[in-house]
Amino acid sequence: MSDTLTPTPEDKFTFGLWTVGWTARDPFGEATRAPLDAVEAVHKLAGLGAYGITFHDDDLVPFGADDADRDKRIAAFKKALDETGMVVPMATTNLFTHPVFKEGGLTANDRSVRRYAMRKVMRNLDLAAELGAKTYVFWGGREGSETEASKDVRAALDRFREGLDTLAEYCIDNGYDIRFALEPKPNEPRGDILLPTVGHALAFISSLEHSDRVGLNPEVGHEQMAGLNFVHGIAQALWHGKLFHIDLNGQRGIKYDQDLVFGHGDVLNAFFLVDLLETGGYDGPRHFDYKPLRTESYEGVWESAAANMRTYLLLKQRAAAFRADPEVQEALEAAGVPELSTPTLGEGESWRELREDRSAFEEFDADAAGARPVGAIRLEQLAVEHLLGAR
Ligand SMILES: [Mn+2]
Repeated sequence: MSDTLTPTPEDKFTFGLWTVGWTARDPFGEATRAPLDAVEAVHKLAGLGAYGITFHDDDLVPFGADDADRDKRIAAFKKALDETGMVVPMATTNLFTHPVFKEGGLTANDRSVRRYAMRKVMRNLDLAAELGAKTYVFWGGREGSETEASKDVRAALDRFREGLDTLAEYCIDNGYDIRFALEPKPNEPRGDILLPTVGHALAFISSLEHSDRVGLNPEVGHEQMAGLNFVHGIAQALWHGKLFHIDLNGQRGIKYDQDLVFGHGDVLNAFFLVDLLETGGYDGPRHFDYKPLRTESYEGVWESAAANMRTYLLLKQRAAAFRADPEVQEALEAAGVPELSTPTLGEGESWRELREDRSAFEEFDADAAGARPVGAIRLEQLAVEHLLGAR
């Protein structure tokens, strides 16, 4: 039992360098922790059983560092990866911290800022490819506005599309085996961010020239900030073949982006999320994008990193027990859940046969069907009992 709760690289747990490395500066207070060296982060996470590490360009090399300093830091990082066997499955660009991006990156009104942003992405794509990353995330934190008049949203979407099409071409022309993953978020830091939810992003992707190379990196808290059901969003992303990557964390309702430890928010939704990821055909990294609480010292930081992985494994264990429980299977059957996989029309049937089928309408007892028991509460309680270890 305890074996299955010890993380190993096979579990594909990955962490952003900016997560354990967050020094806990917030809008109201200074940092409460000293900066963390990337090399130490790699070694510590490897020691905890993680599979890999991810980064924004500026997490690894401070903005504006000269080439010599950049080379030195990258070399040290690569050495740490070699020593630990840790991999870099994903990388991303910081297009939000420096004041130059205050009004946007790829969608800034200022054309020179957009050109600068694209060059910044290209430079880090080279490094991502060199490190073997297969996914490149775009979180457009500054792509948005606080006011309606200051941003032509349709023009901004044109520029967003132009940027992504051009950068996809950059990957294709350089032979980079990298797919893009857009990360929706409704707000924060901008008052309103473009592509605010999974659904908005899916619709946008379908308009891209290289849409086959572009998918999603949904984050638990970001969808929950919009009041949405994350499991439903992930199910639809999977259904479209667009779940390229995922950011796991915790959020407690519609408020600021909390980035809590995975499971430390809506734990029942997290239970069903793990159930879906483990059975729904997702085989990518289980990536944690969270912030260790500002109250914690580094002891707490490493405890929180371990907590993310342990919680995932606990939920995986509980979800498997839920699925294997004969009473659950019987309750699923009683609730008609498997029946939804049966097509509504019969084999070879069209609307013509359906229109002639008197049992479907004229003779159908709608009142009796309206009175049928569903048993959704019994089913959900069984899930809760498994989650709480009562079964
Ligand atoms: Mn977040």
